[in-house]
Amino acid sequence: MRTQVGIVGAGPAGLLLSHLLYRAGIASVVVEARSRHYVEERIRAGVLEQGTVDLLNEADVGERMRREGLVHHGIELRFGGRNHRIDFAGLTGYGVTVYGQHEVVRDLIARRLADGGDIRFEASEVAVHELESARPKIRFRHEGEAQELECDFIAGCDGFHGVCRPSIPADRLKTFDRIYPFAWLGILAQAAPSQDELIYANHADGFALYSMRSPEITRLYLQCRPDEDLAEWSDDRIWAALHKRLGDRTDGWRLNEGPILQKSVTPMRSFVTEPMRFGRMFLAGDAAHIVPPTGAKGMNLAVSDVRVLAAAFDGFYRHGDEAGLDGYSDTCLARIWRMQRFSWWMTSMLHRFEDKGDFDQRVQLAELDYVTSSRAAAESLAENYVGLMRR
Ligand code: RFL
Ligand code: PHB
Repeated sequence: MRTQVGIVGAGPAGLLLSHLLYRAGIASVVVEARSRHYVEERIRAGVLEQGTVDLLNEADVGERMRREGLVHHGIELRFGGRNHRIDFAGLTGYGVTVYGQHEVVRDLIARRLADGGDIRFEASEVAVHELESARPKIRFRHEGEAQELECDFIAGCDGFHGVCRPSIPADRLKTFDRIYPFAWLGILAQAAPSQDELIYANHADGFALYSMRSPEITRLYLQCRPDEDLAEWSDDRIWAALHKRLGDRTDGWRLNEGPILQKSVTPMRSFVTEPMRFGRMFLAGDAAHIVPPTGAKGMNLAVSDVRVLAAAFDGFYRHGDEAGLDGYSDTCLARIWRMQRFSWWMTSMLHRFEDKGDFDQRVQLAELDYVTSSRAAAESLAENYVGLMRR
């Protein structure tokens, strides 16, 4: 088999890249390890920056998002018994859209298949070869047969645990890594959201986040240990911790409960690979970088990488211009490091660090006090959260 761009991974990065390339008249094949059902049901990110929303609309895959997405104009910060709203719209003129990553994935898969796109789900033994040659290859097994896909370029969109990044010789990459001493226990509950906007809570017992997926489904997170055993968290224990940390009764507010549909533990880390290219293979999204989810940036970064990469391929195929491909890594890394800083900062401000002492805890509260009392500080949080830094 032959294609122009071979894409490993059918997450938001791989699927959106395939769609943008199709619109530019560039052929691609997507090779995905999991089933279509699995990737469409995988509950992950939920917050889209305006730039992500704009790109999905411009690429004509935003119809259901416009109908079902929930536009939010701010978030609440809760700490020390106080509740403070950060007014994104008032501070920046922009908001964010709450629309599940799996919904974005569903929309993109439906569209690729309707447009005749080639997505090989349930591929096994996926490997990339001859990356520094003019004809890099993806080898895999699909429906029992060994396949070789010869490409002009490969896009490594296979997430943090994929095969593309580890196929690059270690001495050709520099990685930057921080592992946090905690994780998030996340639940999806069949409960109507208790209020419109997200709540980020800093509590002595640990961080908690209130979010949602739809008018019927609430998404909630609790800071926990990285090795937390879910078996120790009964539904009752989870709800009790959420009520306590999210501070029922602040302004008469109370968290709605409902049947828990899903529980998971997500470790927290910051990670960057430089450069995001090796020969004719380009890394995009979580394959190249991970942020802790506190800033809601992971999927948005994947989307912005792919926007830059699709434009670079367009320049190459339309005009034979390699400047976009040569500049891809540096262009993306500038934004990635700004968002790494923001995600690290939000994480540091909102979580309980067991290894830190009283001084650090007071500094953390002072930081929250500053963010909620200074317009300049609030504006800084707001412009990073809505993603204005892209412009
Ligand atoms: P993905 O989504 O991980 O997709 C990679 C795909 O590659 C496949 N794959 C392979 N395919 C073939 N061969 C192999 N050897 C393969 N190995 C893997 C995988 O099956 C998968 O389908 O990466 P992508 O596309 O770069 O997208 C990145 C986002 O998924 C990620 O950054 C976000 O989910 C992060 N994130 C959030 N981001 C936001 O922008 N806003 C949020 O509110 C937000 N909240 C979150 C999050 C991530 C979370 N978790 C679970 C990590 C909340 C959580 C809890
Ligand atoms: C989510 O709804 O899953 C979500 C929202 C905000 C975050 C992280 C996750 O910062």
